[in-house]
Amino acid sequence: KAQKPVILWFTGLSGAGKSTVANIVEKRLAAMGKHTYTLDGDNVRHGLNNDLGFTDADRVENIRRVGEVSKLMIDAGLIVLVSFISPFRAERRIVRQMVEEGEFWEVFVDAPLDVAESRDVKGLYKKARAGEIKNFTGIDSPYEPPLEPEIHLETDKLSPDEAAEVVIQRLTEAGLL
Ligand code: GGZ
Repeated sequence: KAQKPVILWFTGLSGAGKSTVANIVEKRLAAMGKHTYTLDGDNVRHGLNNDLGFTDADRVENIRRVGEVSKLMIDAGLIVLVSFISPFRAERRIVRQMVEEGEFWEVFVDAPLDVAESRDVKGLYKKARAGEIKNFTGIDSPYEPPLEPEIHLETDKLSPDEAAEVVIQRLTEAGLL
């Protein structure tokens, strides 16, 4: 049977584990024969959105464009994994409303700021604390946590594999896989 298209929208702080979990989920889906595509900062902010920075207005435009591209990929029948901080509730709601009911799954990749900051894989939090990076999410730019995410992953309590397993299980229960 044809696969059901869906957007898995991973939102959370830098260092919460969005890309790590999304990449494991994508591997699992590929192994099941599903057609997927991942949109993240690496393939979107360097190309389509290379005119955008990290002001509130630029983040809003970043998410608007990512939403529109995700919608096109839904039309193409893909399972779309989207991995951006996407800090604002209003923008996430706009994307949700762009697609059919049930096609937008908000996945809250939730790590407390101190945990995300202590990981600091790229040293960005350190720079933000030192004032070398402005408008850094969680430091001097807001993050609005989802109020009713379809999936809530506490990545300070789950390993990346366990978190990915939760996503796969929930999609399976919903009859999407
Ligand atoms: C937050 C920033 C910033 C600022 C650069 N604030 O951990 P990373 O490095 O790899 O992921 C972060 C990424 C965030 O980009 P997004 O496109 O996901 O953000 S948004 O959805 O809000 O538009 C981080 C890096 O870019 N980065 N400067 N000021 N993260």
